[in-house]
Amino acid sequence: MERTLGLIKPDATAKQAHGPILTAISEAGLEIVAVKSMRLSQVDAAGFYAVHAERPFFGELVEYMTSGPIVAMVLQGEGAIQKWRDLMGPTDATKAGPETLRGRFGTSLQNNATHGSDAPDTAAFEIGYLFSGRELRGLTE
Ligand code: 3AN
Repeated sequence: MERTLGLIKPDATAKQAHGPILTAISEAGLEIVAVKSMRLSQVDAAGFYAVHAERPFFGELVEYMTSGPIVAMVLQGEGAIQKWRDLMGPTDATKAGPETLRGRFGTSLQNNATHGSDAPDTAAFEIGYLFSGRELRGLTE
């Protein structure tokens, strides 16, 4: 069983897209093992996206990710990382099909509605960054 970190980003929470996104996750056969709403500080967002620190869009990315509440989710299932990425669609929402979450709720490369880990090591880092051991202990393994 694989786990991945999913986020509903500020542009999507502003649209109250929580319900349809959680429904799509369940319909795709992914288990939602933990879910919570939060607002990232600048330090939180910069740490989460530390791998992008040298990229030209980093400042705008941190500003966007702190502009409103997000929903953080731990998703689990066979091939969960790829399954969630398929459900989201490509990073650039303007290139995402209408059947994908980014196609439905995103508007641009930056404002792309959702985030998902891209590999097992980043999933472990991202889950550990946003969830405590206590929040995950006792949930399905
Ligand atoms: P993904 O979330 O699809 O794995 P990453 O990890 O390459 O994409 O990028 C992280 C986030 O940074 C994206 N979700 C997007 O919001 C933003 N981003 C990526 N590339 C650009 C870019 N060229 N210009 C502006 N924002 C970008």
